[in-house]
Amino acid sequence: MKTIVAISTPLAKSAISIVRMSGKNALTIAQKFFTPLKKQKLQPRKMALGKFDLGSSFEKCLMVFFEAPNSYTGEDMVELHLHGGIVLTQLVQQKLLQAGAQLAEPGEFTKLAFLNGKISLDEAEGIIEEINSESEAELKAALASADGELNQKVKLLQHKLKDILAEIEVSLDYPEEVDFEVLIDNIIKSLKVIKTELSVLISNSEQLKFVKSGINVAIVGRTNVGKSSLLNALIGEEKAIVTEIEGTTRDIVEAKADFKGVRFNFFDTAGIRESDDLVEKIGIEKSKKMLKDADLVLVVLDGSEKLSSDDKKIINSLKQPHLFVVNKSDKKRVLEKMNDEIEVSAKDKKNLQFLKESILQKTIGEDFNFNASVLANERQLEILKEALKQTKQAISEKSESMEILSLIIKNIWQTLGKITGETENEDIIDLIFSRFCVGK
Ligand SMILES: Nc1nc2c(ncn2[C@@H]2O[C@H](COP(=O)(O)OP(=O)(O)OP(=O)(O)O)[C@@H](O)[C@H]2O)c(=O)[nH]1
Ligand SMILES: [Mg+2]
Repeated sequence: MKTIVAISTPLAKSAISIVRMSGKNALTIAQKFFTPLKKQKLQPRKMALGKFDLGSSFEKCLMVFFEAPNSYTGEDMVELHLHGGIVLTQLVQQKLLQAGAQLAEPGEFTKLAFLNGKISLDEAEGIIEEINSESEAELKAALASADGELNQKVKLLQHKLKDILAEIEVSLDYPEEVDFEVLIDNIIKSLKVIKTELSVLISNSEQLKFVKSGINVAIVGRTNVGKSSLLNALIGEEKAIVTEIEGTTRDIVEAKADFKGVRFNFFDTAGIRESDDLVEKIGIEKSKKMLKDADLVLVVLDGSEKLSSDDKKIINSLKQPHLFVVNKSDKKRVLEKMNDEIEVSAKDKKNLQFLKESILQKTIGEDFNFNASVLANERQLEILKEALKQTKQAISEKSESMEILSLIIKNIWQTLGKITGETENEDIIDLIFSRFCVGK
């Protein structure tokens, strides 16, 4: 069994930095260099002040020893708390490597924790997300996962599947005592419950996509309706140029804003109209592309004017979820009433809060609660979808043969095991842990 070592804090100028080791020889290796200042015996989980022998000099530092199995990885572990400093930290690591430790791979500490039964696969993934998370909502989702909530729910589904499999098993052993029609009916009923639960998990988790990458909101409309003014008002900054000249914006102007912990990526676009100007034409093509690609389109209309033919063309080409933003509410309303409209004034900054709420509702949904939701990452989401597909197949096939039904159900169980780790194979585990940084 090898002993691994890594620098676990960012390699930068900092007050302290931590080098840690995990493995059978962690303590032996550390003690080749570290001697406590007081001649006391090193006690597990107690910090000891001492000096680390660097060869030409000594470095004062703190050391903690965690005795297996009471450590993060479940193995013997040692942490050295050093004065921060890139050179010093690297030097200490170098010494430990020379004494027989091996450089840890990204995520290897957490992988060991998983392999030694300290955490579930789901919790491990939560820890990765936690390290990599940027916005508040994303962090909350990661924390929920680190608690193993998804794991619990999926395990429960796996247990239900196991129960069904057991029932089938019994029926095959004692066929004369079983009414197969009734049994199949019951199995299908149970599968339908599982199908619903999977669907809920999936729809919850799809919201994570937004949480992670932010919601892409395109601000689209004909020229001069106030798109750029709206962008500036939404982000509270004069980012895009505003003039009364039609065709002011020619390229896409991107700006980010956080609202209720969710990140919005706003894209202000060139006003859509017939144009002979080469540059403007390219800009308009980009606007049309945004119409198709955005998570949500804000169709900006000028409330003080009638619907023009350009407006109508844009409205007719809408495919993505959208909201009509009727701008210039500070002026007299001339525009007819639109479905799903929100009246704002970019100039007076009126009703913008409500607009942001509406964007949130239209994309993430009103029932979304970061504190209550159990969220899966992309990989887990794919697995849940696969399991849902298999479950639907099992229900629709209404297989006459118990053996085939049992096979399909076993498959669903296997699929879900890729989340809980109950049927894991090496590949998946390696894939997951490779996403960590070294030292975690
Ligand atoms: N009264 C009033 N004027 C506004 C409002 N919003 C924008 N304007 C004016 O409308 C004109 C056009 O504003 P922009 O924000 O440049 O419009 P745009 O849609 O980005 O225009 P293009 O980039 O040319 O497509 C400017 O003179 C703004 O001052 C508003 O809420 N009320
Ligand atoms: Mg503009």
